[in-house]
Amino acid sequence: MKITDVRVIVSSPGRNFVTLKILTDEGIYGLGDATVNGREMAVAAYLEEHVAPCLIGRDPHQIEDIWQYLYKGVYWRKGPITMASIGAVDMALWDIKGKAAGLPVYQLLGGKSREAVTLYGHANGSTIEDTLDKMGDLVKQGFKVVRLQSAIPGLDGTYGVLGDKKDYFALQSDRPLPPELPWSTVKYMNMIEELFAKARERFGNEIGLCHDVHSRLTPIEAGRLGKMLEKYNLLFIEDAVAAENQESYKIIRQHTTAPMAIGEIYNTVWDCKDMIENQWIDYIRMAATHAGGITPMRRIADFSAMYHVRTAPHGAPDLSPICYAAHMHLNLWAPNFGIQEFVGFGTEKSNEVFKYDLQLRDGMVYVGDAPGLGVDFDEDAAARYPYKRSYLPVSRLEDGTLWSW
Ligand code: GCO
Ligand code: MG
Repeated sequence: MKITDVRVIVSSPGRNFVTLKILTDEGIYGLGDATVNGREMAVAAYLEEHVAPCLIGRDPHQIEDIWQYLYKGVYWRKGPITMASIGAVDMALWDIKGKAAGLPVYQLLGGKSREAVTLYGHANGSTIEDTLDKMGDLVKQGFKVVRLQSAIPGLDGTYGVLGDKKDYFALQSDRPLPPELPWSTVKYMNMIEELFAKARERFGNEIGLCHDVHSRLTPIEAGRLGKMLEKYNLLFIEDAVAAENQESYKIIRQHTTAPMAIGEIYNTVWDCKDMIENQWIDYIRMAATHAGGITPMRRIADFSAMYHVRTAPHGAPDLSPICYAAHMHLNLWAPNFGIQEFVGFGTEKSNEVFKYDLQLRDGMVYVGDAPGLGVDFDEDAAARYPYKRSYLPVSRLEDGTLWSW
């Protein structure tokens, strides 16, 4: 089999997605997701100009060699744009291999370790009560784990809580620039315990709870947060601290037994190797798109398993359904799978563009038997939704200091 064509399609059915389609001389094609939220055109140019020409004529079955060629072979290793490009190629090649074999990708990885994939849903509310009502809706739908984010009294905008705005596009004006949202660690620390205390009061101790701090704290503050929330038995606290310096998590570990999760912006195992090896974290949240595809995600899962770290792949709406499908196959296989983040199966618009072989039942995803990743992409539908420039928000302290968002 030979690769005959490589297409990069940037569309915006509700949000921007960069989709890669690799075609072969046998009529089989594969799909990959290369979306880097807010920097979509950089990765599209990287793929079109630098990667696509090197793929034409190659055997798509050579997944490992092509991965190494695009990683070691380019001299410039790592980084989100490079790794998302490699990630999309890798996903598309696994898709092709599965289609050629007539098997879903989870079978190629080693088969199912479980029947279905447990999810956590998002409850984002403008008050604690509102958040808990939203949690109630998810519990009714059968979700066994819920992530809680609540607006902070005295701050105009809080991570994860969009009020009447549907998404970050809606927060941007006609001339899209990054929205600016305020942050105060003091105000946050003063409210956060009540959210989890009330959640336990209302829903009992069986339901799983998560929380995303979105890298707003210092290690010692994160230690204090962990201690404060220990008695509410969270499944994990996510991104308590930005960890370019991985030793930050050592400090957190010295102060709390609250489980820690991190990884959604990591691009290679080198970003989290020390945290995993030293057992400073409990869940690794990397995404197939941003970590270079299914091939490295599988290696990282096995590496993590040796240190009791479980996988909890990123599942925000800025990852396309192709990445979601890749995660579902990995999740079915990985012996040390923990949980999958879930924000719904797309929107009306994105569902015109992407079709997938996944069913949601009782807070779990069941994967169908379609060969490959089991996703399809309608190029004509995508053409109806052209790319729109968009940015993620930035965060500032109340005195104007730029902070982590
Ligand atoms: C999550 C993430 C997202 C990110 C988004 C940025 O845990 O789902 O933190 O909400 O902010 O993916 O691109
Ligand atoms: Mg997050």
